[in-house]
Amino acid sequence: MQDERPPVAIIMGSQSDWETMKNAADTLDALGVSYEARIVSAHRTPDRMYAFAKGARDEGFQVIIAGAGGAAHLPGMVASLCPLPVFGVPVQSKSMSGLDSLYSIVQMPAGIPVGTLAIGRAGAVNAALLAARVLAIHDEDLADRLDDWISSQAAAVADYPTDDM
Ligand code: RP5
Repeated sequence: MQDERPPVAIIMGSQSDWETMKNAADTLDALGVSYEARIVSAHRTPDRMYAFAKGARDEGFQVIIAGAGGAAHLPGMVASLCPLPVFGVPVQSKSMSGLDSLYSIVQMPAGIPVGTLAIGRAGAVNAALLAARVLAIHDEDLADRLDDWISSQAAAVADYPTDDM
């Protein structure tokens, strides 16, 4: 049954990306959005990437979050092979602090869109929030949970700074 499939796919180029991409998973957990996380490398497992991208819609996915670092071709390649919205998360690389990842993901040619987020944790969290906002267009319960999440975030911000950290 397609309806029972998780609506979000979180894919990443390597196990080493999970530390960053887990932030997307945790955010979706907090919002009650189910997902499936997979390692799909554009370079090391190109056949797996092709099969995933070609089959993602038929698998029931509605949004793809794709994280990669360095020569980060995964989000763009998946977007070129698949009609679903793709949100790209640049993973912070060691050699260039993620600028290489960011540039690799953000500079897509016209016609193949990738919604590119910030480098690292912030990008992963925001990719999950964007995915949830897309799904919430047709899911009022999720829209309510998103409103609650935003209210909780606001409530957690203190009025005044403190020395006690
Ligand atoms: C990219 O190469 C991955 O997305 C990862 O960020 C980077 C390094 O991969 P590992 O060498 O740690 O597996 O394909």
